[in-house]
Amino acid sequence: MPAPAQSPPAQSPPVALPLATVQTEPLLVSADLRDGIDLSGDWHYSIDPYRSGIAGFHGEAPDRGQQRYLDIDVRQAMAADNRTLYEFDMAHSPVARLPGAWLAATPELRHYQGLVWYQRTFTAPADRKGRVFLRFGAANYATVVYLNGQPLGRHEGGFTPFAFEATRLLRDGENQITIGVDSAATPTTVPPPVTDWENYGGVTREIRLVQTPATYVDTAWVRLTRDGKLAVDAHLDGPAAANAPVRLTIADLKLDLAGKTDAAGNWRATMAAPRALVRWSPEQPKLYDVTLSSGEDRWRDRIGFRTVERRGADILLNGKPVFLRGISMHEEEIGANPARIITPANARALLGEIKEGLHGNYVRLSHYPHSEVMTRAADELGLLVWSEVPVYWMVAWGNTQTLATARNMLAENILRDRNRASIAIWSVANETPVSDARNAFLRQLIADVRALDDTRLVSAALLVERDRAAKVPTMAMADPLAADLDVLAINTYNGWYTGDRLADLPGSVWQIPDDKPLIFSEFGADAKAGFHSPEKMQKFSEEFQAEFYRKTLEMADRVPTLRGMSPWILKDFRSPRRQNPDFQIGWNRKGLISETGERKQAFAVLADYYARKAAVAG
Ligand code: GCB
Repeated sequence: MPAPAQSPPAQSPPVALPLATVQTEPLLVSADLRDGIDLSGDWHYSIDPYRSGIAGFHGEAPDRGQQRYLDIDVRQAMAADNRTLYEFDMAHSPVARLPGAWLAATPELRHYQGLVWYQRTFTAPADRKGRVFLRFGAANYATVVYLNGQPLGRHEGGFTPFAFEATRLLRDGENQITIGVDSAATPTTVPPPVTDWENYGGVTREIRLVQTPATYVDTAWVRLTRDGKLAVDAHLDGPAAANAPVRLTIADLKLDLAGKTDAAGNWRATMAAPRALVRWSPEQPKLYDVTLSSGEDRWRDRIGFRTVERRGADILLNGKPVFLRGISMHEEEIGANPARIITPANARALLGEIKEGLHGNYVRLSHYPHSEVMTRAADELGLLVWSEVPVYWMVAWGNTQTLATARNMLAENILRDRNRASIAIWSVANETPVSDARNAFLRQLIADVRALDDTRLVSAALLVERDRAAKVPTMAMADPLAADLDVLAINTYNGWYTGDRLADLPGSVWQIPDDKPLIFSEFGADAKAGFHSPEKMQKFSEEFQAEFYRKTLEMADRVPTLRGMSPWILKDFRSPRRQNPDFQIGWNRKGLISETGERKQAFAVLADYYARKAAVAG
């Protein structure tokens, strides 16, 4: 059993699996809709800053007295024999609620980056027939899991789901699960240590025991192809997967398609889309109940059907040009003390601020895959989505293991969410400086996206070069990656991080290839809700932020190929790099809404702008 990621990087264990092997892990696509036992609730936890449960103090196998995953009663063992020593006792350790970042358990853990162990017991389902998987929505960052003292598996990556088969190790009656989650980022992790958000360590999404028949539908992808056909790709796993009868049904469309898997358990079929099909769009987010059955298994999902394409500088949704009226979002719920616990209700509340409040039709889920609760809510509410992986700022471009980790993460994200109609764009990186190694790294990710999903567009938030000699702000796209992407995206902070006068922004010059759609994937300015400076227009005032938006939007109107925007950002979010004691105290204040839900002046500026755009679009 390899250990979770450790720092320094020289000690990093062998980690993520290359893309090809993602397919050999259970993927359990749409497992959130399968029956199972929810393991949310109280778990005992114990910090392990020196990772003593992973390795001894000379790097040897860990001392038994430190191995948190042991299936023993520590108190009884020590009372029974006074030669016995355990320096932990999970069953009597403090309790944290999972899912949720560990900083919610006690304020002492806010800045703890390292290994934390969690443990609980549960009763196995009485009627165990088929297979049982332990499935995690996400745990940040590297995770090891033990069932009844035996290793079950390990996973790297803080934002994508993973599952381990537990059929063999599960016993009748009471079972013990131990999880080690290590939040430490190293120069070779994705993301690396330096970001602009709080690194919420812990098991941040649901943990469930999922039951399936012996042969079950592990992946299924049901979609509308660009040429308007309905297509299905599925993979069965189990002893009866080969040459098995399969059947796709969409009752609402009276669609019933039967077929057979091949020798490898795969089924691929296409058919003309039923005439009655109502296409999904932000205006009419129609979803259908889709079922794929084979033998005893019934895989289900709720799926919308639409096409997304690029034509010249246009983005086409269902064949018609669309302007993306969006905003960026981190995965933080409303509240003064976020612990990254996204429930369906708060996902709807946050996306509702965009849809109803801002008159938006689009959200950038930055800077990593958000909870599937969020992407399902986007499907239901009708918001197009930009989904991205945390290949952020400075990644170890030349490190093959880092590339494998990023590819794995990207594949897990795409395989999880290919059935979500809302997702229009997969993004592979954010603000990464050009170099040969970086270009090669990102080109591999772009190729992976195209191999896994030919129904969406590929983008990345790029940096532009500023012409220092020019009198007006002049920016040029010098990134060779622009040629590889479907949609160009730029983050622009002129007037906030630069000395530009806001009045000069509308006259900015953008030298950008004109044959592709451009999105302003970010622009923004900090404002502390309630801080006003109407005359001086001081930075951090609501007035400054509102004026920054007005001028930047004026500038945006003059960029001919601009097809959308996702200003930075919906809500204030915690970031340890933001320590101005008057205004920030650990919060990035570029939200249009404060952490406690107050809308700042700039909110109305953007909402009015989008209302006008929406009216023009009709
Ligand atoms: C950026 C980053 C984003 C930061 C933002 C800021 O360009 O992409 O992660 O939070 O700027 O506030 O500076």
